[in-house]
Amino acid sequence: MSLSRTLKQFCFIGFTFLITAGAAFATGPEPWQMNFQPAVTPVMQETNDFHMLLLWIITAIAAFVLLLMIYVFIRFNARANPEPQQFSHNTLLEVIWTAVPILILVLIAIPSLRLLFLQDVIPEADFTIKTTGYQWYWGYEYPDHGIGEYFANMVPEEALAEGQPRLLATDNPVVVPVGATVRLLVTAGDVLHNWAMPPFGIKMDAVPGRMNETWFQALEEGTYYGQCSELCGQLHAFMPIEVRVVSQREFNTWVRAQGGTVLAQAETIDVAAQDTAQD
Ligand SMILES: [Cu+2]
Repeated sequence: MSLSRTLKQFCFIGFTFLITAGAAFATGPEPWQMNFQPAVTPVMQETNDFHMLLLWIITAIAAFVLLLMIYVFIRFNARANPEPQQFSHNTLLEVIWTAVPILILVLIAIPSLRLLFLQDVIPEADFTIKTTGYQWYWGYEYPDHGIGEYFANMVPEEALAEGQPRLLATDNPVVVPVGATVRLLVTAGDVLHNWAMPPFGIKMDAVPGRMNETWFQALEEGTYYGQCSELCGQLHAFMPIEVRVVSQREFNTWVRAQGGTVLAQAETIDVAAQDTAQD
């Protein structure tokens, strides 16, 4: 294969990669998908944007280094350049190749720190959900609604309903209203687990005897799936996480069905939504 053909193919693959990287995908992961699945929360949206920024930077650096190497191979090989130069220092060049990487790192550090604080600083939450990892299922509690702990087990393959994904669907999903800011407390009852929800940008360790804290604000209705992401034993792969993001009204109905109390501010939303529906 000629060099120019290889180069052309390389450019084609790189270009296709960058084009597909920016395209939007359907809900959830897709076979042969590149990059992250669609973001549902502001944190994941920012994470995705940051990932795309890094992808452009890293592609530019890799292309620059590759072209530089090709140039050196052709211009300075023993045949093309039989008598090499003997100097070994160039102050200007050395300043440039020190300063430019520093500038690139600073450029990366600013959005990186902003994202870190966005994830870490929990905004004023509408309510709290507490999740506990067990071998091998998850427990969920809605303390503000007075809903005691219930358990979410994986739906076995033979019991899957139409549209339920294998190894990801649970019998008692987490239900949250769309747009609500939820504070999530994460702990474990036996060994280390990890509550990971890719479309929300969450991967939080569940540690026995310790309460970790994170948050999310799901902006699109739908059913989203995640998995335990900390090796926790024999059935580690079989304790999925299912979150249903529903309208405030549906959420209020669900809360009542669980024997919980609808929060005062949500009651207003509930009534307002009913009024709109009746009009
Ligand atoms: Cu686990």
